[in-house]
Amino acid sequence: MALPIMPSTLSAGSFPAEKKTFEGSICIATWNFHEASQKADELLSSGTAALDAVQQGVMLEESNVKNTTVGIGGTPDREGNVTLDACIMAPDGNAGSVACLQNIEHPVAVARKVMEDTPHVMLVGEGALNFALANGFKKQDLMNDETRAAYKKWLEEKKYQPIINIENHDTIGMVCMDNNGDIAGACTTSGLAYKMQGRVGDSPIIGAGLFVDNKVGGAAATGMGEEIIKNVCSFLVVELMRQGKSPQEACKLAVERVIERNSGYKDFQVAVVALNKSGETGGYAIHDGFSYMVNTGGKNENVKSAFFEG
Ligand code: SD4
Repeated sequence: MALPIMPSTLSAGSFPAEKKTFEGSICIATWNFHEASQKADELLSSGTAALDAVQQGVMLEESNVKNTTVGIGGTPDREGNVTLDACIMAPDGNAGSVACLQNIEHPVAVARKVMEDTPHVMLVGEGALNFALANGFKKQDLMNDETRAAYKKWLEEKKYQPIINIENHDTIGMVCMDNNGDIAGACTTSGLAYKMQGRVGDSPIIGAGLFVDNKVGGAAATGMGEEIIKNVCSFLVVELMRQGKSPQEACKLAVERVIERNSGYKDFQVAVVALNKSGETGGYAIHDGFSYMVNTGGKNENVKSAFFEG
């Protein structure tokens, strides 16, 4: 069924961005997705806009069959369905997102279409799939022999126990600043392993898994999505930077807020990364084990994050 595609009547328009103070371009991303952030960095260095660089960067990870928490090869839900969450945010404040999308390799590309070709921000489930198919995306099986075998094994016990830092936490959240000083971000994941059917995490939720304000900077989150949503973590980080905090201070304060509001924090991980308009970066996590990529002008670094633990 062909769907009516409406022009974007609610586009956010463009904000006058604060003056660029950083020379060149820079990319940060959650975890150690070297190839994805290297790709984004190369694109940025050759003059590509932040919005395209961030999309192309995370798409590399969506296609990585070895990554069991993003795109193709992602771990399914309890019923054996791989359901993907993704979002993208542009320097002009516009955003697009898809949640619980099945059988499409590149949810972030669908999210971008939602942003650019519809008056909406978020499409979910069947609606998101129909929209993707109407826009030329091809349906495909996202599971492979390894994820099928792992699922079969999981079915033996059906234990739902999110594990800190291991299989459940490898979402890629990326924020890029291009040569013009414009900032964009994207986030994409298959969500928590063996989650309940229909469960949506923080990654496609603007303000939770990702937030960008071109005047200030951008932030992305990974870890237990429920806690990230409840504390609107990425928005919080950007707001703290707006108030004058450095990215590092802002990330620490946002994670401390999560800890303050849930005494059970020892049992879950939440981590955030941030980049400001001056090209300063930061990252902070509840627990040890989190790292993030900082790539600028061909220099690629996986930074071990500071953490609380407590
Ligand atoms: C979620 N935040 O769906 C994601 C999980 C994650 O690496 O970060 N996985 O809750």
